[in-house]
Amino acid sequence: MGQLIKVSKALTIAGSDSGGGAGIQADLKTFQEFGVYGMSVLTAVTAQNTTGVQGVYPVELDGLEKQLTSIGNDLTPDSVKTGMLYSGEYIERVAYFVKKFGWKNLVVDPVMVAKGGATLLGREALDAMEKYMLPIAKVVTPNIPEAEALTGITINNDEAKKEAALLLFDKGARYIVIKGGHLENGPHVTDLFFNGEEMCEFVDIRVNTKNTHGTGCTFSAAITAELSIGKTVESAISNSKKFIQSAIQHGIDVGSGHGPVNHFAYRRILHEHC
Ligand code: PXL
Repeated sequence: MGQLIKVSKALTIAGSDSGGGAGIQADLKTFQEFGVYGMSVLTAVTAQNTTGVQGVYPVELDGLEKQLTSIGNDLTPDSVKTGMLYSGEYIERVAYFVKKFGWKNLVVDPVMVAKGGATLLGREALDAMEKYMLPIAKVVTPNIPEAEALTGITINNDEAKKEAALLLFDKGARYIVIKGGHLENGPHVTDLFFNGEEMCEFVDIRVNTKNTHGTGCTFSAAITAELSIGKTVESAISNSKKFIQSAIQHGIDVGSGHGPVNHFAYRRILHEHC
């Protein structure tokens, strides 16, 4: 007789990266590393490799709704993340279904541009992000350009970063992580965390590498996995920082451009002697 195992379930609503480093591929690989059952709803397919994005093909709106309905009618996720949402219309639909099914633990990674500069969410979708997604987000994880776009604040120092975190909280997200990687601040990267009461900083060593493709997706997927297994937001973020740091530290040598981070580094390299 087979034995059935109960596991936590996490859902990613995002785009596909044919190159396997970012998007739903990064999310599912990361969920697996955390021992979480991964599910995916695709918003768009990108034709992509380590040199860049060669094409973006949205899934029909009806196809998006059908996928969300299929999940909602059978497989209640313990946590959900959003990545590339493609357009304002798609954002509105995704928010509608998240609310309709009462899905909890929503992590919003407000993906806007791919590493090579290709647009994954147009500026015209910013209003929809603010109106529909931020108010239902438990955690939002913008990088500096995304935090600037969402708040209208130019972030070039710590004060501006804090101001942006306060504003994002006012817009409805309950926990804010502003990732500092895009700020040129020497040998360290400082992420700012705000829970509505206190701000704190996560500081780590800046890794000198061009293999950073999928960093944002992988980090937010790790947080999502941790939330699905019942971790607090604070410990989910702290563990996810360690996970992404080792993934960047031990990047994978494939392709000729920006190679992917290493989704199995945390388990295979850091913990192989445990
Ligand atoms: O890392 C942002 C991102 C998200 N989603 C998809 C992507 C990328 C970056 O390339 O391709 C599908």
